[in-house]
Amino acid sequence: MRKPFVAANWKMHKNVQESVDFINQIKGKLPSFDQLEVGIAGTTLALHSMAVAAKDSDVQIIAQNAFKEFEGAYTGEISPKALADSGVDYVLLGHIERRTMFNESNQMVNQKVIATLQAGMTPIICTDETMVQKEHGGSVHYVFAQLMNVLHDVSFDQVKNIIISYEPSWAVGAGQHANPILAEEGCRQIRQTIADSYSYEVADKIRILYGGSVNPDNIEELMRKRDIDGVLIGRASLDADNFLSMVNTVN
Ligand code: 3PY
Repeated sequence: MRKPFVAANWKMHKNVQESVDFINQIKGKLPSFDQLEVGIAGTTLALHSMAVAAKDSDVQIIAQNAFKEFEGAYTGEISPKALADSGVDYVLLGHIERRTMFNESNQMVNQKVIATLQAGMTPIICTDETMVQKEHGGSVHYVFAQLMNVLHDVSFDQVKNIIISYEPSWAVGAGQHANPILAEEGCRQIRQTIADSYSYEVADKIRILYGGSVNPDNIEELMRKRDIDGVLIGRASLDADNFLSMVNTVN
């Protein structure tokens, strides 16, 4: 059985105090960690304080980015080692907003994946596709190529624990979610790709999330799908009560 994972992607929202207040508000009210994992991707400056606030709870702390090197002359970059030292558990990599706004290529994402693993954290790797690719039947090839590039040099043992999030670009930040059938199809395709390139055993273990305008109205139906093991929630995760009610829907 794959443990469901519900993650919030706050993007560039909330200051340090607001982030800590949110953790304090939710931490005593979550289902047991044996049943469900909950993670919050806050802004970089807030991560350490969030980790301190989450210490006596099972809330997982997620960074939204990390660089490919641990240290050096890289002005403005975020060291994966420093993130791990700050109490970060997971790192979100390859989100469509980083690919389109900051020109992150598959190769860059792959280097970040390797560095994140070396620092002892778990990558949550986002994969995307456009509606044009889907409509023209090119998505199988596209998803396959993207995944294989970002997973280059990631071993069998490492890949089992990685999380993949399917985030079709037409649904991210658009307030318009992919319908659950398309979301399931994308996640199934990713699982098949993992089976073909690693093994069926690995594909059966790996958790695949769906992300793209998840909200209280669609979460239940999405989570009923066989290949969707969890969700990455954007805007709808900013309010603690809203977030808690979505977590409880999954549970
Ligand atoms: C969104 O839902 O907008 C997301 O970007 C989830 O990662």
